[in-house]
Amino acid sequence: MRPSRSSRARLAALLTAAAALLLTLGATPAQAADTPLRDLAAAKGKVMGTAVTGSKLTGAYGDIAGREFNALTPGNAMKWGSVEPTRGNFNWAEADQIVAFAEAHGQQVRGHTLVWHSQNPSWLTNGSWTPAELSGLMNDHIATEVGRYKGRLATWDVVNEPFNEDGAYRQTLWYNGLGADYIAQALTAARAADPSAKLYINDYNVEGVNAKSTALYNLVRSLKERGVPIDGVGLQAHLILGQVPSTMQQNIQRFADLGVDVAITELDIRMQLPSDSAKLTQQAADYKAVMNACLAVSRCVGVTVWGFTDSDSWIPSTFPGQGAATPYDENYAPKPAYAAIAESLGGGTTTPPPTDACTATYSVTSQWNTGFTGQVRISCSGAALSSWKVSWAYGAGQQLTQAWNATCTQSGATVTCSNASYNGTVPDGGSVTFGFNGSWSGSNPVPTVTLG
Ligand code: G2I
Repeated sequence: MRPSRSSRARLAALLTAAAALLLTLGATPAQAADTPLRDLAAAKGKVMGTAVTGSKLTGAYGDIAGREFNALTPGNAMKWGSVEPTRGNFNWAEADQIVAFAEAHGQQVRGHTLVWHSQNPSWLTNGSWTPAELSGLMNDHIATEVGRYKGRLATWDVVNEPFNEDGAYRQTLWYNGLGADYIAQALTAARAADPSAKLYINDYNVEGVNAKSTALYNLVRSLKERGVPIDGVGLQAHLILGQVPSTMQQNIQRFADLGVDVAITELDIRMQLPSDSAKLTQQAADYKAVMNACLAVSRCVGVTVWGFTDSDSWIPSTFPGQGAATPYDENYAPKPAYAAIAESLGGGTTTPPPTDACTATYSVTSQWNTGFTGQVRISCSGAALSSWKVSWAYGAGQQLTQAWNATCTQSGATVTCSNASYNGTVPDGGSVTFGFNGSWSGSNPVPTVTLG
């Protein structure tokens, strides 16, 4: 991390506090991160991008966007409603500004997005068009916008969100007017307008293997078979705390095996507010899991976060009561998720020291063909507890069957355990353990446990 001048005083105070805490714990001081994410990513040949708002690209926001990321996606500036609010009148100001900023900072740009059902101008959505007119409008829009930035954008999200959750085509202006072939038409027009840009189809809830991602998979396979230009799929990855799909790497791999690139295009991981250290620790583990799923597949070109700061995130206005979804807080302080991203990219950072001096550690003590016995130890040093609650999310479908010395419940993947009447107290320097049995199949990875 390279702090701006304004944050140095706060950082110094934080480091003093951290050093004091670590002295108490007798641990080795955490090393401050000093290599920007973009350099770590570049060393691995990967993209580490962020969505940005053009008007904010000054001051601390601009410093971080330029320093930490090697790719930018305009969050809204290139959408049809932004660039052509009334027919024939174009407004390229914000899009041009973002592209210029990226070029000045040696960053790629991901164009977002050409053909979508949302954020279209009202003249377009309220018009009544014959199929030929609609097709002309779409092709002209693509020729104009892609042509404007020809040779300067690495990538275009050509078609955005074409599927419903069940894998059926979403009923949109485009699908209803032109049929499913609007997708092939759009890709063909984009290739003609800029032969060097990588062309993607981008969607959400397609991160794991499910009906929607399978529909996308089948579409890409058939486009490839037909010779329609398609270079990649974008998995948006608007995720919920503790719910990174366990099949993400497998899903990325199956697209790669079709001969297309994969990008994580809009990563954020939302939580119920307020955030606390347990949630932020879980979020860091979730960010790392997504990074690792991408890094494990060579055709996964990289990860873009959908806003790098909680002050520039769509979550709070769309999901009231939720937020804290990005790697930096609202004051541009890096969160544990930032350190987790750096670590996954091979950075020499260590996770910021825990603010709690009690920790919970999960271990599998024995395992057989379908079952296992596990244990969680809660240890305190420099602090004490009079009651405790721990939780974790199973990533591979494991199911708790029985627990002792704690009261445990499992809902979906999430297990929550709280102390029994007799073992809530964990003294300073002491520990408490509880045990459980569970079932597993395929794999039985150790989950990240949060205390609190
Ligand atoms: O909805 C989250 C993302 C899902 N995938 C496609 C992305 O393009 C989409 O991004 C969001 C933007 O982050 C929001 O900023 O798309 C939203 C619209 O669907 C954007 O929200 C809009 C608000 O609805 C408008 O009221 C506002 O004027 O942002 C506009 C600009 O701030």
